[in-house]
Amino acid sequence: MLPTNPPIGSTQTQGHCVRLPYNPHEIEEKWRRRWQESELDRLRPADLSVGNRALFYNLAEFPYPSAEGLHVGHFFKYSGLDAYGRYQAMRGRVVFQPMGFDAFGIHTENFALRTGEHPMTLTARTTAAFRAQLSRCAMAWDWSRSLDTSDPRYYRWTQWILTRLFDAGLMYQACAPVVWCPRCLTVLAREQTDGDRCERCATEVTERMMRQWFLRTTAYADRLLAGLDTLDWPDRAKRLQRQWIGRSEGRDIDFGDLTVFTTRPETLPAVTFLAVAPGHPSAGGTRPHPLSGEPIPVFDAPYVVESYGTGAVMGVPAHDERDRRFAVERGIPFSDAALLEPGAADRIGRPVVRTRMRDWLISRQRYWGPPIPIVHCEGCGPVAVPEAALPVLLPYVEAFRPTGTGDSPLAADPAFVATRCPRCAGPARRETDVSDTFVDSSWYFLRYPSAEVDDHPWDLDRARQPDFYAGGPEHVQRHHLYARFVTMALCDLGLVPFDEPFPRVRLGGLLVKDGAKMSKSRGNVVGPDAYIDRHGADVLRCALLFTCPWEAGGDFHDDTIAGIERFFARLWRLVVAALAAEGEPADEPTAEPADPHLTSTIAAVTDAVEKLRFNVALARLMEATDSPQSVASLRVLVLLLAPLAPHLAEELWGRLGGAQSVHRSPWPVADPAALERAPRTIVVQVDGRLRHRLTVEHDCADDEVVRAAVAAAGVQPARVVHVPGRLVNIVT
Ligand code: ANZ
Ligand code: ZN
Repeated sequence: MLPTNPPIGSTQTQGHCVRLPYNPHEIEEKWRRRWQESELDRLRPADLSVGNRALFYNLAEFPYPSAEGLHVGHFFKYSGLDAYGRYQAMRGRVVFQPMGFDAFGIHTENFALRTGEHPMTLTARTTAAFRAQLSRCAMAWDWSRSLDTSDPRYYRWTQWILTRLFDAGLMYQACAPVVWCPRCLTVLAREQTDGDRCERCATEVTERMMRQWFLRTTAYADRLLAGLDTLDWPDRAKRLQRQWIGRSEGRDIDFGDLTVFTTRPETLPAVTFLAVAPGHPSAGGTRPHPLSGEPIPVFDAPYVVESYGTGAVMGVPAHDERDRRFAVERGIPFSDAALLEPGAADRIGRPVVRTRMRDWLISRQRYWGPPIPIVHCEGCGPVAVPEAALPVLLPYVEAFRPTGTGDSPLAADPAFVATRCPRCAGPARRETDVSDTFVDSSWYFLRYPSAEVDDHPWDLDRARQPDFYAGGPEHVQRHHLYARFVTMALCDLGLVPFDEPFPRVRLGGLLVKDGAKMSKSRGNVVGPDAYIDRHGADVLRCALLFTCPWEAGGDFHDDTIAGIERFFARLWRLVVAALAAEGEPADEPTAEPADPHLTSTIAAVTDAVEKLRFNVALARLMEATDSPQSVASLRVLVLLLAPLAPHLAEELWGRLGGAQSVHRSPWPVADPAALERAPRTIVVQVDGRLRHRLTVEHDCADDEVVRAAVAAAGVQPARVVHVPGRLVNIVT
């Protein structure tokens, strides 16, 4: 579901960069082959059992393979996830890190429409290209449990979930005004519009009445809100979902037989009109005011939303901006009546809670999606396709373009449409709409651990929540919300043992290139291949991670590449020099060094990786390679580097005497006693502004620290504030 763009067709240089004293391609190919042969990242069925407490399910949002390939923005997000997973593996967890393809849906279909290629052949080609790219990226994907949402073995179960929701009354058909894109020739969910424009093609949308399928998300609104409190999510993600659900406490007030919903009952004395949605039968009449008994005119107003609240509003032009504008336009008087006191206002009408969220419109009159598994029978009405008859296969239809009639292209295939009723065996007609792509991605996390199981959607013994879910802010409102709804519904049906899909979410920041957002129109979309061809995957990965804190995002410049290469070259030379001085390590050295500098590096890198600040981790490792190191120290540094530069670390680890893969070696632990003795970094401020950083020994006396700070700042102090171990502020 990450949008994709084709990489630039750049000059591909095969040779490696002169800044490195080794050939990164040789090393990377060698280790990639060995890891594959030893099935390092492949889990056995027993590993995946919910009983395995060591399992760490490390999940990344899967991509839409809609275009020609990945760009470095994907690479940045996945690198952070992979580094975190590799770190967990070294902490003793059994890491399950699958990757797949969100291949069904409007993204792939629109790409197919642009290029004229049929989505079936297009998808086969783009997923293969994506997979090849993802495989070069030095990530620990378990490809043995991949999935593709457009594969019948997958969408069979997407359809099965819909039949379960239908049988439970959570899926229904209704005639509803729907948002229609005249360019994409399809209905859009409100979430697929940007103001009054289609999110995909920016065409102004129109409205149309159509029979549509909905999922009853509003039935779960309160739980979707309450559940947020239990989740370890970034605040901004929770805020986005709360806004989307839009809970509002107010009161219903009767004006005769017309009820309005208001969040400001105290403004009741100043009401001068009532407003209803266009087409409402009450428009044109009057209703007497509940306090004064005065007749109040009823207007229809475009700003009243039919499906929100009661679909009727009390107009208070003196206190509400929209009401004011409408009143001015229609010549309706204002009232300056005094507002009600809180006590009096509390006795008006009935307290109610409304939510802005609507039911989820899942019908798409398009081709590239799973056919909605319903059969329409004249006698029985809509009937769910029974499990044994699933999947309802998407037929190969040559004319896959949207028809513009409001019917899906499947409606033009009589062999598909004509069927028998599963209940009475009478003649019946298949539903021809396909379901929204967000249905596909609402449950994929359940499928990965059971990807090879064919006779049920997931093995209950393997149904588990991801321990970590790395996503993008663009998916919080829709994908995350829909996955939460579906999981809650499945939980209520007894099909999964938990009701939240993603207890722990972190959102990767946006990577921009040379100060500009990467976009096709700017022509600055950068693919990873040219970089990998030239510098190797480890260099690109570390350069991206060094650019910015992973959650914040930042601006990627090519100079970062050179900085990383200098660091790798220095480390390589330190290893060569240490081995020459001390000789090859005879067997695996075990001594945990008590060197206080090294200890503080371990503590700092561990803390940085835990907080996904891979840039800080790299900076600390760079500092630690500023001076010559012993073999024992280098072994520790290489372990700390392993999640960030997996191939290089594996190579150096082997040379330093490591017997098993560095990725299955224990993460170094900072010895607390040595940490006590570690040197401190003191921040020196002048009048509150950062001027220097000083490194002082742990037992350096307070007056010595102050003296050193004043000397470093070179100013005449009026007063000095000293926070021992942390900061000296010199006030001038
Ligand atoms: C009188 C009033 C006076 C209002 C005032 C606001 C300010 P939220 O918070 O989003 O729930 N409203 C109610 N139903 C509506 C509908 N179907 N379409 C458009 N507007 C609607 O907003 C609640 C407020 O939005 C309600 O409170 C109502 O206007 C309006 F100084 O009532 B109020
Ligand atoms: Zn029937």
